[in-house]
Amino acid sequence: VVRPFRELPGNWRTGWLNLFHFWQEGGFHNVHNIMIHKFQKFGPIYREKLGLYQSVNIINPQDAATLFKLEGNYPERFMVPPWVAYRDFRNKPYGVLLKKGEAWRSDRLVLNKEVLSLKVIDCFVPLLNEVGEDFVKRVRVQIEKSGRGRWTADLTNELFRFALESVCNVLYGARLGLLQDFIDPEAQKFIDAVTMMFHTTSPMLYIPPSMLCRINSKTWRDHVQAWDVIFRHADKCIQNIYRQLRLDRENTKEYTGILSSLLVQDKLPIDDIKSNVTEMMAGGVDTTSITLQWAMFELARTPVVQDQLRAEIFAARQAAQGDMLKMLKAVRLLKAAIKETLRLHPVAVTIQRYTTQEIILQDYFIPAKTLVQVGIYAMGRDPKFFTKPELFDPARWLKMDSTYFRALGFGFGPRQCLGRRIAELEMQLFLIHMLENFKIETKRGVDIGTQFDLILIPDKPIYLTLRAL
Ligand code: HEM
Ligand code: 2DC
Repeated sequence: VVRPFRELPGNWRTGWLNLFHFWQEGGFHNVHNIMIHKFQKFGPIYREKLGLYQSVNIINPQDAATLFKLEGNYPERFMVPPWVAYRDFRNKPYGVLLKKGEAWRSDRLVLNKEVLSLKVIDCFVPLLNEVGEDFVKRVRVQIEKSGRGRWTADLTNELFRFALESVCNVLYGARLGLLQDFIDPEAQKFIDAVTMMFHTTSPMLYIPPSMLCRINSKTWRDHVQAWDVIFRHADKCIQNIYRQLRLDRENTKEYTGILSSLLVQDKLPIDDIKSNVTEMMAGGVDTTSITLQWAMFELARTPVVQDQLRAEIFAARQAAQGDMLKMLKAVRLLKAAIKETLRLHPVAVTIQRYTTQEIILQDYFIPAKTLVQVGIYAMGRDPKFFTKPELFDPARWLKMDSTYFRALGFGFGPRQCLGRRIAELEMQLFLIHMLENFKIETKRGVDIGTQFDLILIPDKPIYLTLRAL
């Protein structure tokens, strides 16, 4: 029998009171743990209301499958209100991140060809590879300086620079020089602005866009300032390439990056190209860098796995004879290690969709236009879906009898992460070079928790030791 919507478990009847309790409990840095707690309390489905926003939350891969199979051709996720509010406030165009319907789909189809398709991702490999090699050189210099054959540091900012250098090399086909000693202060300001933008989003997550500009709180002002820096700096980078492209008319055959492909093709209006390239530039900093930091942390804590990966990489290097594309096809365990990192440390606490039609989840009737969230952080740590979830065991992805709707770190379907292929290649190449050159270690017994800052991040600095092999 199908049970009605109003019988769904959860404290969804008291929206503003919930939001108040949420604030009191320091909720906005703890969304992920609150969700785990609610799944324990209410079971695999619960309904919730925060402020004006209602949602249904699910954890079971089967239910995720039901949701995604009916998402249709124009899937919509939760629109982060402060991000919408900023663009409306400053009159900036939306990119795919915030577009809907046909406007989203037509942009997205053009972008998929230049950012996600098999045809084009091979062109990214040399561009991302050289940045990975330069990171290794930089670590070597630091080890040299220490005089002890090793370097211990909180790598957060180094990895932010690595990540920005990487996306910019594929977007613009140009190096920014962020892995050298003297760093363009504008680029550092951009990096800090992205972190600030995420940080100031979470306290405003459940306040409707129209209210935000009116209250003019400190958080809102900081948020606007952060986006201003992001848009201004991205615009500068884009203008540079635009000018160059008009100067040297003789078009070489060589690949010169996503932006010039989009400009030459002329399938999107310049304003849409700009807004999408800005989103990719901002979306490419904290996401991959923090995932890499977690990956190195987990590998430092599980040296057995680290050695297995290194062995796989050495063998792949031998067999490929310097052909990077070939080498990337021979590192299955490494790819599994990235999935495993995102299982325990996803960037996004949930993947959400608005239902396009009535659906049934856990025997409950869910009406159309309901926001349904798949709690991927909670799913990744639940023994019902992953045996011994606390273990960092990349091999589980190769031997599990079912990985069905369990690898959702980049989302799913036509609305999945646009930067997915860039992020995967960037992380694979980084880890290949790091493991070929260094042993990664960390102090034993240091527990690092997770904090919700819109994206999930470590709750304290992670100190890693890199030792020359
Ligand atoms: C969307 C995760 C890196 C740009 C998303 C979504 C997730 C995600 C979960 C939502 C997908 C959905 O709703 O199904 C990640 C992770 C990353 C990463 C885990 C790295 C470890 C990047 C990078 C870029 C990027 C490097 C830029 C090149 C975007 C954009 C969207 C998006 C533009 C919105 C796409 C749309 O709405 O059509 N990402 N991301 N991401 N990501 Fe990423
Ligand atoms: C945050 O309840 C929690 O990839 C909310 O690169 C639901 C929600 C909606 C959209 C998610 C967001 C969460 C986390 C950050 C994500 C975002 C979609 C894209 C974005 C996952 C889970 C991110 C980080 C993009 C950001 C691009 C931006 C800087 C231009």
